[in-house]
Amino acid sequence: MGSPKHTTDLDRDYTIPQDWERYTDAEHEMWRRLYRRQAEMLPGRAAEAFMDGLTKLDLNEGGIPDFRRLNEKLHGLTGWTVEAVPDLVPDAAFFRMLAGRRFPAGRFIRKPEEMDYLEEPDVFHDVFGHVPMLTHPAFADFMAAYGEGGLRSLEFGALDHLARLYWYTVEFGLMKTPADGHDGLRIYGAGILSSKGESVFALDDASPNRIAFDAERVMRTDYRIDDYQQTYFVIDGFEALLDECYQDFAPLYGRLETAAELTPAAVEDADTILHRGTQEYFAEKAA
Ligand code: HBI
Ligand code: FE
Repeated sequence: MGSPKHTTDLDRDYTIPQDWERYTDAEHEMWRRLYRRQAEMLPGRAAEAFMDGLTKLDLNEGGIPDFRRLNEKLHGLTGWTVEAVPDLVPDAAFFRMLAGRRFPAGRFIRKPEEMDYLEEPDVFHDVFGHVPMLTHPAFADFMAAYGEGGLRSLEFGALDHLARLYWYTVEFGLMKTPADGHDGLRIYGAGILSSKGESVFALDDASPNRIAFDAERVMRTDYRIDDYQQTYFVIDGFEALLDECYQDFAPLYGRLETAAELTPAAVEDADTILHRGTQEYFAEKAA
């Protein structure tokens, strides 16, 4: 009995060895530069859960972390492990990894000339940006539930809606806290946390909208991948996010079939608006 000719994405494992010993001093220095830059500016901007995660995982400016050491700590905290992958993995495989509490992380690190922007997620975006949040139990549960939801969304042809949920929370999410500064807003989205410019823009610039998170609203809202976000969605906490997303999305997917899609800068009457953006930064760029 020969092996099946075509394994589906779900069967294939896209992980590769990290080969931590092969990183060069220049690559470790790149991590140090990126780490120092963000570590200097994030206190008071990043969610407490993120800062706690850096400490619990002993992530520091020492250089690119060895996933074997990192996983000893991470797995003990929330059952997650970080696995090196060569680049973006197909959506179905991505969801399956998350559902199995395995976070796919780029193994490569950006070049100096890509310091401020790069297309593909590198080890700094993935491990500095995403992994500390996986030490928070409710967020760790949310990410695994998201993976399960992603696999189900494929059956409904609702991948795009679910990708938006990921984008506006895991990548670019803000949360409201009672803390002082920045109106109590704090960052938990990896795309912001790993970016110097957006760590300021997302909290302090008048241009973007800041709207209370609502799963259905988020799934109707398109996003841009080439610049800062025109709208940030704000959660009240990770337990609230988990509760909102534990619901069965099937009825929601039905409503989304006929609901109007929204552009990234759209504001609706039903929105709870924390800040109505001027969109100035984007108008100037478009001019
Ligand atoms: N693959 N390695 C990797 N990292 C991601 O963040 C990632 C991915 N594949 C698909 C994906 N993200 C997004 O399209 C998800 O929203 C589905
Ligand atoms: Fe990411």
